[in-house]
Order: sequence, then C-alpha cells, then structure tokens
Amino acid sequence: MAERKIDEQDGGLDVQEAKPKLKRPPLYKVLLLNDDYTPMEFVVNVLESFFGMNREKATQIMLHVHTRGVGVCGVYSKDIAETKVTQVNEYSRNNQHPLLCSMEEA
Ligand code: TYC
Repeated sequence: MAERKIDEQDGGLDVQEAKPKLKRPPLYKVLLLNDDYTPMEFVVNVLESFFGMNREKATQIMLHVHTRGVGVCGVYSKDIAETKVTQVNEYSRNNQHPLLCSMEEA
C-alpha cells in the first residue's frame, strides 16, 4: 500500500517503505594461467575453440598470459563460466597438458 492515511496504519509515525532490492546477477572472468609446459600452439587452439577467438586474438591473449602469468579469456554468467572452466581443464588433462583455467567475479 503506497499511500497511508495518518493514524489509520501507524499512528502518524513515518514508516519507511521497503526498497525493491533487485541485484543483477554477478558476472565472472574466465582466466587462463601460465605454466612452463603447455605448448603455445595448444593454448592458441583452446582460445579459438572454446572462446571463439580468431588466430590473431588468440595469439595475443596467449602471449599476454605467457609474459604476465594470467589473462582473461572472456566474461560470462556464472553457469557459462563454470562450464568453460570445466571444459578447458578436462580438454587439457585429456591431452596431457597442465594448462589451468579458473574464474573470479568480474
Ligand atoms: N608458457 C608456455 C610455454 O612457454 C606457453 C603458455 C602460454 C602456457 C599460456 C600456458 O596459459 C598459458 N610453452
């Protein structure tokens, strides 16, 4: 009830209306971590196949991770980010590479 007649509901006291608290669901950065063993070509292929990058963009991100230690592959909803992380880590393990993918709130 947005309008209230004084004295009818609250005896004339001003009552704070509850704020509608709608929060946007958080987004997550999917991260790729550097290691000493995964071949550069494998990392570029991962970025192309799981993150839809072209070769140029994939190479740029791979080199960023190689030199800086970590890099962002993309920003997604929690569900999509979790799926990407699982897919990349499983694919890397299945191919005997230690490449690690993780996620953090954006
Ligand atoms: N550092 C690796 C090498 O020299 C290449 C590499 C890049 C590995 C990015 C992982 O996320 C990575 N072969």
